[in-house]
Amino acid sequence: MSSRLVLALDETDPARALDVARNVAPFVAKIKINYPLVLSAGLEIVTEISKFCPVICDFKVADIPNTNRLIVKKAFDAGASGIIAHAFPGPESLKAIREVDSSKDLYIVITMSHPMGGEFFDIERFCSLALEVGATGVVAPATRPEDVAKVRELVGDLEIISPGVGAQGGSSKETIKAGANYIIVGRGIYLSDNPAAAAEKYSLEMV
Ligand code: BMP
Repeated sequence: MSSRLVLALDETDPARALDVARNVAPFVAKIKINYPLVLSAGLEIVTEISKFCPVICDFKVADIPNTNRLIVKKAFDAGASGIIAHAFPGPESLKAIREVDSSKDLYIVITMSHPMGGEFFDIERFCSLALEVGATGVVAPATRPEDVAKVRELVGDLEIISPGVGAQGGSSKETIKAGANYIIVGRGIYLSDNPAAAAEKYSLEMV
């Protein structure tokens, strides 16, 4: 069975990050790269890792349409297969991302996993925006499976990718049961003494 696990590679030592990525790649569907690693290693790390595993750039893009376009073009040119964006700048900003390359994956943050992380997000409106702009999928929190279930009802068959398992305390099984397609795990894997074994464990845990 293909993996439903995404590695959040927030390791900031570039050599270790590459090593973890190589060891974990056989156990994950994709690797998500956020600012901590790109700011340490440069955008070249996206190019390097995308040679052996699809990379989602988690830049939580949230600007005016023109700036969104410029940011996302850099990520796609570096080899990213997908990008994560915030919904609150509205439809024009999201459509600008789609127009850069509609064959790439666009994921939209619906609500966040940390304590109070849902307070400032409008789940209904953001889900309808994701559908309106033709997003590939949405980001919803494994720390609140009830929100994942609500998002699943609202987005039909769009992909749901869910962070918050491991260090943040969410359960992969509950989150998949609530309707998520993929579980995102960072520290639970890359801080482990044996990241590949940890990834395999998280992968098996959700089936
Ligand atoms: P960890 O498993 O170490 O908690 O990492 C979770 C990853 O998912 C981090 O890269 C974080 O930025 C991201 N994330 C999150 O934790 N909650 C959200 O609501 C949205 C995220 O992108």
